[in-house]
Amino acid sequence: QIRVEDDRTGLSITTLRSALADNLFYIQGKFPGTATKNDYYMALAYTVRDRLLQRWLNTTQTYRKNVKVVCYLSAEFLIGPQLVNNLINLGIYAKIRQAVEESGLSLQELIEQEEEPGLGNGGLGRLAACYLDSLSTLEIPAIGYGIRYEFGIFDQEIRDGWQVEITDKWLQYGNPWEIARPEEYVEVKFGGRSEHYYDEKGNYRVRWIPDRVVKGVPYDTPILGYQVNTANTLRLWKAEAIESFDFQAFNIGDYYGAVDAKIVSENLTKILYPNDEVIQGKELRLQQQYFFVSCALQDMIRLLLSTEVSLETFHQQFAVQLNDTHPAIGVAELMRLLVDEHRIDWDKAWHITQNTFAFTNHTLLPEALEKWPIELFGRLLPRHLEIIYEINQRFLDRVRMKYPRDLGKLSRLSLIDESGERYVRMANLACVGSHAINGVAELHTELLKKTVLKDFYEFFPEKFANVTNGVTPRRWMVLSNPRLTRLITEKIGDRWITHLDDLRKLETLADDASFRQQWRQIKQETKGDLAAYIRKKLDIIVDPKSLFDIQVKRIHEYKRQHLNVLHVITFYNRLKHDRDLDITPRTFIFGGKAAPGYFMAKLIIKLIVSVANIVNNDPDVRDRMKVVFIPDFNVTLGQRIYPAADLSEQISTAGKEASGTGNMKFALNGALTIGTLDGANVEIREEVGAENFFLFGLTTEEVYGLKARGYRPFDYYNQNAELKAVIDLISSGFFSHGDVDLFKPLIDNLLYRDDYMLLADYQSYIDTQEKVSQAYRDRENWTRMSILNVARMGKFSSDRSIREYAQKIWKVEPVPVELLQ
Ligand code: 26Q
Repeated sequence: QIRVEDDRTGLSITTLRSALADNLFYIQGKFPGTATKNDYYMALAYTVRDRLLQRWLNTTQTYRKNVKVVCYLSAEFLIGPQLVNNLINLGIYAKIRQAVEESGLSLQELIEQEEEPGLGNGGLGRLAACYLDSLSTLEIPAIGYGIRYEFGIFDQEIRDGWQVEITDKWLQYGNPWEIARPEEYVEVKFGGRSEHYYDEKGNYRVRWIPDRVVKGVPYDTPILGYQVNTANTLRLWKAEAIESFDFQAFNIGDYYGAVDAKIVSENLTKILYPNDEVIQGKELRLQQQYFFVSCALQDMIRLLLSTEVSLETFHQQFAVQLNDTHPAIGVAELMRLLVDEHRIDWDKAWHITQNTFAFTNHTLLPEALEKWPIELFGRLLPRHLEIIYEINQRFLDRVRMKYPRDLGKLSRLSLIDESGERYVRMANLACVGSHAINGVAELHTELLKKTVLKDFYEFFPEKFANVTNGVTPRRWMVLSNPRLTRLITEKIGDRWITHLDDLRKLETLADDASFRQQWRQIKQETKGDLAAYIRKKLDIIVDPKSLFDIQVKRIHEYKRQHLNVLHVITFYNRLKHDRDLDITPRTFIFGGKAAPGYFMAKLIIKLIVSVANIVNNDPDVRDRMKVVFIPDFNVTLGQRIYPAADLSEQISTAGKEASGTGNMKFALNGALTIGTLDGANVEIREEVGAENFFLFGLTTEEVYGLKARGYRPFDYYNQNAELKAVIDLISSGFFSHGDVDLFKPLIDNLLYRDDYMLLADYQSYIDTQEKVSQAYRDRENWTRMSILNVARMGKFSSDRSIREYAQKIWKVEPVPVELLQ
């Protein structure tokens, strides 16, 4: 047989098999006899990567011709495992499966070899990844810029009920998806001082004399769109030492000093900070932020100048999105590059800068607003501090014109917090330096305008917009829920994968009893898979027929996992008091990481696991309820968990969750939601219909009102016997081997502070959970509601979000890629 196909691009089964064997030998350097599963995974990954390079290089080539490029700046990209996603987007899943199996291997086993790149904490990092997927699928020119952390988010283990953090060594066996581009390095300066002088022509100039220079080396990962030629680039920067520094030190004999300097430089991108929401001003974190932002902006300028286009058109060539304030230093850095290094005058540079940047805010918690002590900031970035002062002076002059004598306004709008120790306020810098500011859900954007960004909204109303978050249906349905994907596609075709609104066509099928039967069957099988995982990993037996009630997300007091626990214990007490109670059996599933320094969050995990241990071993209730904490919740586990849920817990205190995106992943996979009027829950409920959503709790207005009148949680405890019994049971040491002190910090907090108003929402939550139980007994109607939820989730595709950014904020158009070479 003559093969005309190329081993690196051919798609026949024969060629794929030969490519796999070839890569095993030539890349991994192994004979089949000694190859490990990881060797085979690597060989397979390279086989897939080969088939993607044509599209990737042609995409890069296409963008060299004067097209506007979106640059998404984010300190986090939680892209998840790449192998299956690439197989799906290339449309070669079935062929690869056949080739792998004909080679005597199990595709599933190889898939499980992949270490996911955990380069993010949670929602914000995962959103950036969904957006890259949609940008490519919509054929919009884009580059994601971020940090190549050597150690991503820690792996979580549970020992004796407590979270233990294990270093995430995701790179230890190599990363086949990235290509290093060492020749494209850039240099980033730190520290030192700025020098003001007049140049040879008598022009006033400033130069920065740093005391340290670090090299940034880009590592590129292709982000292929779904069944298109577009493969955009995720460019992550690694910090390295500058060689010339070593030599200098070497020559004067300070070899060990040079080694130290190298270590210090390389520390920059070693580790992802595992905190979300609550932040402390760690110097290394600011270094990381400046490092990747400077690398990114220098990269853009180099790209632009290589096409011989004037730097003054920068804002016409690039739309730079700031994913929260983490990259906000970019405003000052672009000014510095334009003014100091490229000699563009201030006003022109400021016009370019403002028209380049746009800012997305992801939080309403005032304690999560990023600010840096002036002393630290000035020591690390002396020139940027001067530039920020200059921006501030010019901005505050305008503020004074608009609001003469309003000192309150002035001090609130200032880029510098001068109320005590002085700080640089990154949100203020981002607002002033951007032409667009957006929240991530309708409610969140409205609250931003009324609270944390109120003064900016009054000053720049035209800058504000909402773009409700979305999730990619490719990963969060096609990849993670193949059974449901098959059923839906059988009924309505496959256009929904890129036009999620098409799911509406399922609405009429909700009335079709045989369709409902198939729908239920699929949910059942998927729950069976999760039950098998739980049994294998945790040795806990759960009943796939029971209601799977799931809360997975970072552990946070505002997200109220402990409110869920109060319901678990209420449910348990009811069963104990009436052993014949005809209750709807439930499996309560939790998962999520706590920031390592967040004591209360860790105590909540301990509480969940302690309650699980008692409940799961109590013969009185054992066949009617189970409680499970699944360790190490990450993208990979999310793919198993979201599709297996009957009930999605979205129970944050109203006004605290900016959007949530897990809420979307659950509902898209047919879970019903129990939730508050918070974040995107509001819009999900609007879309799926109030009758298909379990609403409970105070509204944002009511939360604010109650707080203003003086909230007294203890009164709720005193006046509610069932609540009192639950709290007293925890306090009694019932779940802690008689230790009455263990959960005292948590209980005292609830009784005497309760910032997140669990006790105020308790009864409403319990009553609504009872409605859930009743609703689940009518299996036909539950299935109907589940189908209608999925049918009406079209809005929450990240494709819709990206179209809105493209039109409203970036002013960019799709640029289809042709395969020329
Ligand atoms: C900042 C400075 C120093 C150290 C860490 C940080 C830091 C890191 C990550 C601060 C915040 C984060 C992450 C925030 C986050 O994930 N926010 C979530 O964003 C989602 C996407 O918009 C929303 O859906 C969630 O509501 C929001 O909580």
